Amino acid sequence: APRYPRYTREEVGRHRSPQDRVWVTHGTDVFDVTDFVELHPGGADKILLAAGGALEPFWALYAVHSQPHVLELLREYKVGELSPEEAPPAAAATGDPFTGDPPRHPGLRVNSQKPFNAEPPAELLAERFLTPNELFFTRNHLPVPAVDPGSYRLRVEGPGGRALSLSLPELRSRFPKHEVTATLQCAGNRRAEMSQVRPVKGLPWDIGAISTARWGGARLRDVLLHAGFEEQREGEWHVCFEGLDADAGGAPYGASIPYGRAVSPAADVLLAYEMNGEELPRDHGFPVRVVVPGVVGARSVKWLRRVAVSPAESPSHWQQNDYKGFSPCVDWDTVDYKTAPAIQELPVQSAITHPRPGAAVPAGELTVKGYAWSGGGRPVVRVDVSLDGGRTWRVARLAGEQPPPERAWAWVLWELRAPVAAGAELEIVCKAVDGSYNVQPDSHAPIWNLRGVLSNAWHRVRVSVRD
Ligand code: HEM
Ligand code: MTE
Ligand code: MO
Repeated sequence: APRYPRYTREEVGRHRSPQDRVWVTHGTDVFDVTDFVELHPGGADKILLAAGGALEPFWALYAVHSQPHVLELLREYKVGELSPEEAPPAAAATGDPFTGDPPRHPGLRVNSQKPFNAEPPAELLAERFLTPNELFFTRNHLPVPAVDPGSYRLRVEGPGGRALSLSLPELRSRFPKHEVTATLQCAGNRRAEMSQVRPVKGLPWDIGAISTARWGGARLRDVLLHAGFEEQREGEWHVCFEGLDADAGGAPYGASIPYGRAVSPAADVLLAYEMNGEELPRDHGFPVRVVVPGVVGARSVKWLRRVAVSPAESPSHWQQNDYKGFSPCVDWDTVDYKTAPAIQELPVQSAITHPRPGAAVPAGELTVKGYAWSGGGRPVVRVDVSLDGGRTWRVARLAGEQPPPERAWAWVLWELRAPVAAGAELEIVCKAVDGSYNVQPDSHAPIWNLRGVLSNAWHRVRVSVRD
């Protein structure tokens, strides 16, 4: 057998582009696949996502690779082996509160490591209607709590109901399992574009702080009615949620929704314990999270420890002093968080996932792809696409089935094919229309706000067409 040179993972990691050569590992073997990149049936953009690291986490998402001929092909590109000392890095015991965080998929685009905030790469974001759990965007404010499912209890309480303390088996067995396909979007999705108008405070999310899953769990409504809360209540009431993640001062992550949404059978609010048929991953709230379809992600509290019916909104920082919208004239010296309502239902949104900004696309037929979604269960009824910066428009083809009226909780994926001529410079634009004929604003400047939330202007991508 041939003797191969040995490399460390760090050395492999230096080969991430055709200029530096494209290396990948599989098992303990190292491959230089630079010459295969342009031949890859799944596209050059996708193979490059794995450049410099292990193939397995990506191949786990695409079963086409688990065929003998794929490994055979790969073998031709072998250039080395990993050094025997290259064991998976051991989690050292330190004072770092984040050392207990779970492992993550290497394909995620990380906006902040501690706390962990990451989005799927645009190349994979809208490949599938349901986002694989490993790639679902993650928005954590704090370290991921370690929860023992055996001793886990969910408290439910408040005036007008009896207090409950539910174990995981009780939550699963006492209430029918309800399943909902819903998109979650962070209020900060597409913040990076808004910050180009003027700097804003917050993580620089690209277009990927949005993902879709099939959630399974007990309806919040069923749990509240079981605790004796009435369907109709006089006056203003809210349902407050607390997570098991807490800041250094002991304050838990929290948020609330109006009582009416919590008990409405049509609103489909879940206490979810399943995500795409699996138990909830730790990053997404194991063992139980709230899922509030059609509403900003911030209200879908993860690692849920307490549900409290209250005459006031959640006292949490994230309900009171964050996740609100303001005029472009408001700055950090003048902002008064008490003057604006907490964001609940989100406005209509869309983005182009393919091609990517700056790409050089081949002449001939161009396929433009993306997602579109609106809050409050409003369906997306149309997506318009322009290839000339918004002067002329075409209508994209929407994929998938028509959702039930007023319960369009999930995004639609869309596609447009159009001929493009060699040498052309294109400014591709998309904008969606929802069932209330709400539209997206054409630019970010008039909706700029100091926190960079609700960034939903037309999405623009400039590309050139190769000669
Ligand atoms: C398809 C090889 C990396 C995504 C394929 C096929 C081969 C292949 C041979 C065709 C399989 C068949 O239809 O029989 C490789 C090799 C890789 C690599 C050698 C690394 C050295 C990746 C990565 C991704 C990916 C990192 C995703 C992030 C895909 C997809 C297809 C595909 C989506 C299906 C294309 C289609 O049917 O339209 N790959 N692949 N591949 N690959 Fe890869
Ligand atoms: N719940 C808890 N307990 N802690 C958090 O940091 N982040 C919220 C929400 N629920 C958060 C939370 C925000 S801002 C968003 S956008 C969603 O969770 C993200 O859910 P995901 O990480 O599963 O995508
Ligand atoms: Mo968020």
